[in-house]
Amino acid sequence: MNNVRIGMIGYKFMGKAHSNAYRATPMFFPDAWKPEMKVICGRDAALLEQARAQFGWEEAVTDWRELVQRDDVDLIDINAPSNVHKAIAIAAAEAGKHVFCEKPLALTLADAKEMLTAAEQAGVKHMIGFNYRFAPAVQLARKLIQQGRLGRIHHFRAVFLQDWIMDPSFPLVWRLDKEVAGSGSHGDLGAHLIDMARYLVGEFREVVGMSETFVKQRPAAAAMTGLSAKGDVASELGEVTVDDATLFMARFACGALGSFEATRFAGGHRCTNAFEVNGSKGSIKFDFERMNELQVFFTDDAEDVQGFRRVLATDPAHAYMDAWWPPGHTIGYEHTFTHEVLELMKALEENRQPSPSFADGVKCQEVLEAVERSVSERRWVALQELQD
Ligand code: SOE
Repeated sequence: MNNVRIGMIGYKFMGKAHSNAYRATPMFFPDAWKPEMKVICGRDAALLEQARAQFGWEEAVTDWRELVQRDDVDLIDINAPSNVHKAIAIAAAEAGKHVFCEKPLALTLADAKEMLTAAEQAGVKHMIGFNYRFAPAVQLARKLIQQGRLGRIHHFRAVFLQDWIMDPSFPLVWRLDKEVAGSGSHGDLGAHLIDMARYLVGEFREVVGMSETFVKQRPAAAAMTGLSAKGDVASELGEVTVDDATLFMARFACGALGSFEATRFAGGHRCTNAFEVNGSKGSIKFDFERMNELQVFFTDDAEDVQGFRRVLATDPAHAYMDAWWPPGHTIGYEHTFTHEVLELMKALEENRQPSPSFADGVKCQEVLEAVERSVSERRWVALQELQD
């Protein structure tokens, strides 16, 4: 199989990001297996047809159940809202399709585990969309940690700060409904931080957290509106059932301490996904809003020039960069998805599980749920409690 025939469910923000990645991968990574943009799927036939034509899919269908059964599709890409991930992923796996699913994997840990089991039992490949792993500067961060160049890790400090729902008249979109999204900032933004922490520092041992919903009622939304929805102050108010902000502290299995903050109420921050790692031999800092850069500090630098310095991760020495532009010509958000698709294609070619897989989705969900338990019971929660 050199061409991987994709059936994609969802056509909004993530649908566009994934489509762009499917188009870019063969152009910039021509030696990799090629994603074939076969069928796009969504409920609103008119909007779907627009997306099909704009993104360049061969065909559009409105019934995902029919899509997962098709013989001319090898892989199902799920980027519809979180409440439908489970049913689609399980049906796709049972139909023998590989599955690529956006984060968070599911609404609950139990559901995430069912999805992993279904994929394992069907013997298909599975991947979860933690795209920030694939920024070259993040790859460099991981390499430095894995090579021991930061020494023993003491701290992981991470924030994901946004501000798109600060206005109380912003409507009750699906991301603010627990039944559809599972949680608010926690599962949407915190999930990325948790995955990054696991990727860089390793497994969590225990967590303690707090959460708040600052605006508890909002005007109803027109169906399925996204991040740029506008509020209609005249429409009826409904309950916000998710967190606006969740903060937590953690202890890692390696002995490091972590702090995490995910919020949609950090005015002035549009997408500040940032972390810092401090080790015995050095520190690194990353901020997605300057995603081509990694700040590095090494304790063995000469005393008179000690301090953070900025490494521009755009050289051929940096992951993926030799496929793009000459050194110094930066890349953006969409490239993280292209690299993610490249990794998916490579895993299929090499007949191994992609990374991150549903197993990573389950591990992330364990931490999400441990924090939720900690918030509701106002105590430290050991990850072991959820694994028993
Ligand atoms: C909205 O909060 C959002 O688009 C998330 O859903 C994404 O996962 C994150 O990458 C950026 O912000």
